[in-house]
Amino acid sequence: MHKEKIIRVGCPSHNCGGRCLLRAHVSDGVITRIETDDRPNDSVDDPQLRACIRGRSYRHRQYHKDRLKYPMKRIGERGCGQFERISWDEATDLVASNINRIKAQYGNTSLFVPYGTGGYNQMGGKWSADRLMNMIGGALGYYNSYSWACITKATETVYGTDETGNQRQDWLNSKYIIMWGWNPSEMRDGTNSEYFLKEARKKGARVICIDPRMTMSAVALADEWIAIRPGTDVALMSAMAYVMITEDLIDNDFVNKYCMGFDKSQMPEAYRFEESYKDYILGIKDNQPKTPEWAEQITTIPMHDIIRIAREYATAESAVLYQGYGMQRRAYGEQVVRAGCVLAAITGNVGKSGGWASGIALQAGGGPFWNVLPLLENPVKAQIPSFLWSEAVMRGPELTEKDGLVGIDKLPHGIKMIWAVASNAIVNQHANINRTIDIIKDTSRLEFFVVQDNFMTVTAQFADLILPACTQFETWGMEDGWKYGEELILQPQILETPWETMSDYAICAAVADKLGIREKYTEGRDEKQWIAALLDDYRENRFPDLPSLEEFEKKNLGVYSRPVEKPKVAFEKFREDPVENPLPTASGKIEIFCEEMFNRNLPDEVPAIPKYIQEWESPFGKESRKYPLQVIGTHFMPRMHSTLGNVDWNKEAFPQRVFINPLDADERGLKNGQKVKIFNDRGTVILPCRITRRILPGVVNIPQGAWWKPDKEGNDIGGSVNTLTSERWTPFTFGNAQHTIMAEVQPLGTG
Ligand SMILES: Nc1nc2c(c(=O)[nH]1)N[C@H]1C(S)=C(S)[C@@H](COP(=O)(O)OP(=O)(O)OC[C@H]3O[C@@H](n4cnc5c(=O)[nH]c(N)nc54)[C@H](O)[C@@H]3O)O[C@H]1N2
Ligand SMILES: Nc1nc2c(c(=O)[nH]1)N[C@H]1C(S)=C(S)[C@@H](COP(=O)(O)OP(=O)(O)OC[C@H]3O[C@@H](n4cnc5c(=O)[nH]c(N)nc54)[C@H](O)[C@@H]3O)O[C@H]1N2
Ligand code: SF4
Ligand SMILES: [Mo]
Repeated sequence: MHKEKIIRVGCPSHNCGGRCLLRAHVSDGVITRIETDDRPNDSVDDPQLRACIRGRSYRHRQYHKDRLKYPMKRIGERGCGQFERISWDEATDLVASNINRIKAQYGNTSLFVPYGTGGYNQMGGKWSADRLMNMIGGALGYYNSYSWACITKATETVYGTDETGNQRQDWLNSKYIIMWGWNPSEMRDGTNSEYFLKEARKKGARVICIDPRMTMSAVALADEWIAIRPGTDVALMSAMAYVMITEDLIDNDFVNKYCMGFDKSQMPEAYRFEESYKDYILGIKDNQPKTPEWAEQITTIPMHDIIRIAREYATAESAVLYQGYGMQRRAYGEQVVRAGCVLAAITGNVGKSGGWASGIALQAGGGPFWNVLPLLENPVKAQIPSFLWSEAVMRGPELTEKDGLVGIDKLPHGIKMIWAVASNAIVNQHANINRTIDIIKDTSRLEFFVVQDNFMTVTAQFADLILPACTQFETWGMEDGWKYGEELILQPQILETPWETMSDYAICAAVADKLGIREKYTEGRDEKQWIAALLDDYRENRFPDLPSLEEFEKKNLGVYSRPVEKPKVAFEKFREDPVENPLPTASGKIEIFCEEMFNRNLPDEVPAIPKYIQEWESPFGKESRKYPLQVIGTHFMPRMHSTLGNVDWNKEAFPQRVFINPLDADERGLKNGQKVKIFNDRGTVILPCRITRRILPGVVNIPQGAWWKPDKEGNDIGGSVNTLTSERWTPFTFGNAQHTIMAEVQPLGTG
């Protein structure tokens, strides 16, 4: 008889939106079953961290037959899919010699470790490669993210900070909650967010959900679903402001004391003749008052509903307007974030319990965000926006500040080496896959391409060298909350490291060895020793009651949590006394008018006050004659992006399909389940269709993250929405606008 052990372990840490505790049953070195948090925690102060379907199905990723086992190098042309097994000695030689060669020939700005969010266990993922690069003179850096490019920067333009969120327990003090393009039942946005919402509802909060889709959140968490045409939220927000202004529902005291730019009297001296927010809403300059009738035409929402929700939100004693991130991954994503913050401000919901300042809403008082492996400083100061790496490969020296290049006037060369660790963002998750493939296939531009992953991903198929990383059950790690949370979760190594796989850290240490800096890189520690040292450090400096690694292990603790007794409220001090505690903005106030945006001198695309702007691919544009349907690619319950996209259970329960309304399906003669092609000038996807009234007519959804798989004609039969998306970036933050696209749908075999 073999004894089974049940080990508490953090769910492998990907960019999944949550952080949860698993209980892995391990027998003979094999996980036989996965359960979740069993701690008796049942209060809102310190709730259990219960797993979603992805954590629960993880065995089918862990034991997937396609795991990468050995280092491999490309034979034949890049992208042809042929590789041969090589030794780690040869593999690490190849990485080290290419780093040295490219550094000498082109300089450190031609080395690049791209965005990649598969590994967040604090020891591994891309950060382990960043540490190494930073020790050898640095690599081209990047700023912002695929997740939050617009929302972080735009939030800062209003409040001067990203810490605009109360701790979530405070939602229980709210009377009205708008889930604006926010879907925490299907995608995680902090473990337990949906639980706190349910508790808030139990206490009497009314919850509405504004989304083009009747999401699981609309069904399970909301009292009302308001269907909106994608990309038109600022029109709705503006009309709500119109109702508030014309019906005297603005919190004038709050606006006078804490805001700048609301009306003429509040414009900064240097801009006193420029358009104020109120001027825009009333249509003083453009002769278009932003009335509910006007917004109905744009958004499809009946005007009486617009009027009603404006009144409800403005008159609620305290209200939350929570912004999801999908609507800022769009053409003018900056505007929608700023407009949401302005509504929160003019209703006086900032700095008070039960209210919510909107924006990115990182939690007040600082997030958990532990950092194990010190990254050190990047000696290279040049940075590109994360989304523009493909431009930097293709035409690096042409990039200027107009393309978001910072820290240098001009790059001497394009990116010549990419080392993608825990990233499928080079092909599958980046926009316009067919274009991206053309860019990276060119070996005269991109000279060396390494991919380090657990699987032969879409990105890995184009690599010159593939390095097999182990999974996070096979090494040591640690994790904190995803955006929210007061916990630290341990990830002990519970399985042997199989075949020739290694942890990301060990791989980087082996490359460091070839570069002659192993000792410097590891400081003499293995993964477990780093984790132990960090726990000691945190106990000494922050949390005296934090257990040591030994205690964690002996008692099978799994998690350390800090109950929230009194939820923190963002901007509480500012509200108490704005003169003593000004915001970190130029005026010290909430900036409805943004000087930095004004100075961009692109008023049609980057207005200084939040405005509705028709998107560059829109049902109102002439492109809609050819491609009449808006396509969105939402974050999908069964996978995190492309991770777990190959897990059989999840694929069976949630097959990849295109979701389409019966009106659009009838017009095209489609039957439910039939294969259709979805196409535009950038590519074609072939998928079965799911005909459902839960999506607005004129909109189709292809959940993002499915693995691109070309047929002989180059059509994508795997169903990656990025076959259709555009590389065009947002005008102010240089962010990805992957939700903004138009396409047409036809039954297969026609057209
Ligand atoms: N299950 C699961 N959870 C995840 C992830 C995952 O891949 N899977 N990924 C995690 C990560 S890294 C991130 S960044 C977050 C992403 O979280 P989000 O970016 O918020 O997720 P999305 O699904 O893109 O968008 C949320 C909702 O916005 C709606 N939407 C799209 N366009 C518009 C619009 O123009 N207006 C309005 N009002 N709504 C619109 C969509 O229908 C969708 O229901 O999720 C995290 N959680
Ligand atoms: N059209 C469209 N595109 C999008 C989005 C969208 O909404 N629409 N969302 C964007 C967003 S918000 C994000 S965050 C990005 C996500 O894009 P990515 O950051 O590329 O995330 P994944 O696709 O999950 O790929 C992560 C990879 O890491 C690997 N991995 C997992 N664990 C480990 C590990 O421990 N070590 C190593 N070496 N590898 C590991 C996985 O196998 C997987 O291949 O996608 C973006 N792309
Ligand atoms: S939310 Fe993330 S951490 Fe939690 S179970 Fe799901 S995949 Fe794992
Ligand atoms: Mo993300």
